[in-house]
Amino acid sequence: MPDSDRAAAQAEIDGLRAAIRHHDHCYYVLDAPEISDADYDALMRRLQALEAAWPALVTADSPTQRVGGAPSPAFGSVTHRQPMLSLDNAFEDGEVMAFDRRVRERLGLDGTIVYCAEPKLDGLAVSLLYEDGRLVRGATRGDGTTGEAVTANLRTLPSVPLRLQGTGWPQELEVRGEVYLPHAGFAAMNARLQAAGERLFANPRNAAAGSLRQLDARVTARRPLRWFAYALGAGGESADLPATHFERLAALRGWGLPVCPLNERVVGVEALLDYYRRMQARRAQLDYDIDGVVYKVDDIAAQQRLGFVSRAPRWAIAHKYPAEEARTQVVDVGFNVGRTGAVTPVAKLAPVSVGGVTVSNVSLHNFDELRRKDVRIGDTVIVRRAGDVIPEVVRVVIEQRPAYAREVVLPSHCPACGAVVVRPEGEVIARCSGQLSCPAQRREALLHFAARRAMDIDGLGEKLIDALVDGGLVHDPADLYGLPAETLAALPRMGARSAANLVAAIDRSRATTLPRFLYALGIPEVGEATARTLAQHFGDLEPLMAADEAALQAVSDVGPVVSAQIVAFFAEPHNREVIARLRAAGVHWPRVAVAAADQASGGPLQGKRFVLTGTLEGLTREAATAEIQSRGGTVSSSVSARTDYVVAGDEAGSKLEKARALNIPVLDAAAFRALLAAP
Ligand code: 5U1
Repeated sequence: MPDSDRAAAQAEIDGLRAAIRHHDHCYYVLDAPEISDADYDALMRRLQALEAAWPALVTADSPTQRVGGAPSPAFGSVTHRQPMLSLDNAFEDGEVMAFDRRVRERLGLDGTIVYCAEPKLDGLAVSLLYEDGRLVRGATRGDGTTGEAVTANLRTLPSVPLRLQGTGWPQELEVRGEVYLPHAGFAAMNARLQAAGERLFANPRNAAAGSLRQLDARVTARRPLRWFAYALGAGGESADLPATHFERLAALRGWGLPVCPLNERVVGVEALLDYYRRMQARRAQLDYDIDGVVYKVDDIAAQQRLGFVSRAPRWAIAHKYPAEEARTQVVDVGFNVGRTGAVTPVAKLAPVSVGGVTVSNVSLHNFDELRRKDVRIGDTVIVRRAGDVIPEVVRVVIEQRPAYAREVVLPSHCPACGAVVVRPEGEVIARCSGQLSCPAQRREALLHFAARRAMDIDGLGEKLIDALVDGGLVHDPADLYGLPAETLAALPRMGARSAANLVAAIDRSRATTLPRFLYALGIPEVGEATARTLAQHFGDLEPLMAADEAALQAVSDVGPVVSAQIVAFFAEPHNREVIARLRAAGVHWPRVAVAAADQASGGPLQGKRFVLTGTLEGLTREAATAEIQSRGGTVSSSVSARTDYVVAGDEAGSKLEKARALNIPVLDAAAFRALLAAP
């Protein structure tokens, strides 16, 4: 190929890499993105395409090279250029005062000392080595002298720059910091693991460590890990660096490394203790776990004069927050019924203070989790406040299990309404089948029923539903259709006009469609797409209500899990009664023309399962569904291992994330059109 083409490609590649690095920095370090995710993806895709066309132009520090390569056999070991020290701990104010006194005495100073105070993240310590501004090695702390080489994994963190920005960095620079998993990422990750039936991580720190020490860097790349730099290692002796720790952190930030924004320069021991308490007050609101704060003498020359004792510096100390684990007894295990009918075991504990908060109820999440931890009534358990907010049972103290300890049994009937509890084969979650009549689910069911994509009752929002349910005026959706305007007008914040508007909106909703009505019922596993498919297959409600599991499984995209939920829903007398009352109140829909087959057979997409998410430019969801079905494919509402393609438009959400987690091919609007156009 001509040199001019290569030069043009190189110029465009350079521009794209610089732009992507800039946007990574804005997003991960400054927390101030300048472009949308879609625009960012477009830059990345263009760079990938150019690098695919010009493989000789690919470099190890290109942003495309973050996602790990093939699994490595094992981690090699790394000898740190300078040992990674640990910190002495203080638990009481008095110990901090003694530390400050020692510092002043050793330095021969009478006055106050300037410190840098920092949150102490509860994550995993790492060391990153930059040579000539390029990341060449990343390692865990290990025993402080030798760590594991996790370079490929650390490279996958978007907040780890592969090249330093700016100028003035030493030729060799070792940066120390903490890798952590933000709470939101931890929750999403455990939700994904739960959906995939895999073991959950107990807390963000374990999850971060487990994610960073994956042998396959592609797994690390899917985990939303972050990190903060907090110190320099080798290279820190350079005379050109700022003379204080605080300014050095600012320099690190200037070179593109993320530094915790809560670090402060404070003067004197009282200010240290004040910082400790301020961080403690903010702790529950932070998006990451901290287990204390760290105080460091700010002046680097003073640090050098103070030196080290054994493996800890004399110029720094960690001031830890009280232990967040406590031991207590399981008095009982009850079952809560959530908004979607999920029946969740909850351990009732002898009240215990964990990190300063009294804990007496702890969710055990689901029955599998309860079995895995083998929690029994009467057991002694270790309780922890994960992420400082949600308490959890860490483990049972088996040695203290009394002879009278009782196993927990999943109730056959809902504790709130008495309806049958269903737990289909292979499902983790057990659910109450009472649905519309279960008081625990009533509020959410009503909200769902009234939603825009369901019965579309304008003006019926959360506050109003709360008032109607709390006032005993509405027990199930059928009650909505008999509400007199005067009764509504008497509710808080309602007047005659709002009441009349609401009555009119309820009235309008009587004329609906079968798919909307089916979706509005809130049958577990029946989203909009499945509701449409069921309507097309059965044509009307009665044949659907009469269908057994075998008949339901003849419908495209209905498997054993969905069919079991549908049968259980319609078998529940309360649900049948509510449906009858809705129809008696005038809720109606036109019959749906039943196609000879509800999908084209033998089409090019025969047997392929699609999930649509986000907004597809120039194509409504209905049109996209019709295009797929006319080629023999099916559309479902949720992503599972059986999904063949996820079509993701703008503002795609959790379905896209799940698709990526399950390695399911994702099509953008252009790729989707290309697939439809294929013969
Ligand atoms: N914020 C912060 N955490 N942390 C942990 N600074 C900090 N410094 C540490 C450690 C182990 O060690 C210093 C001696 C560099």
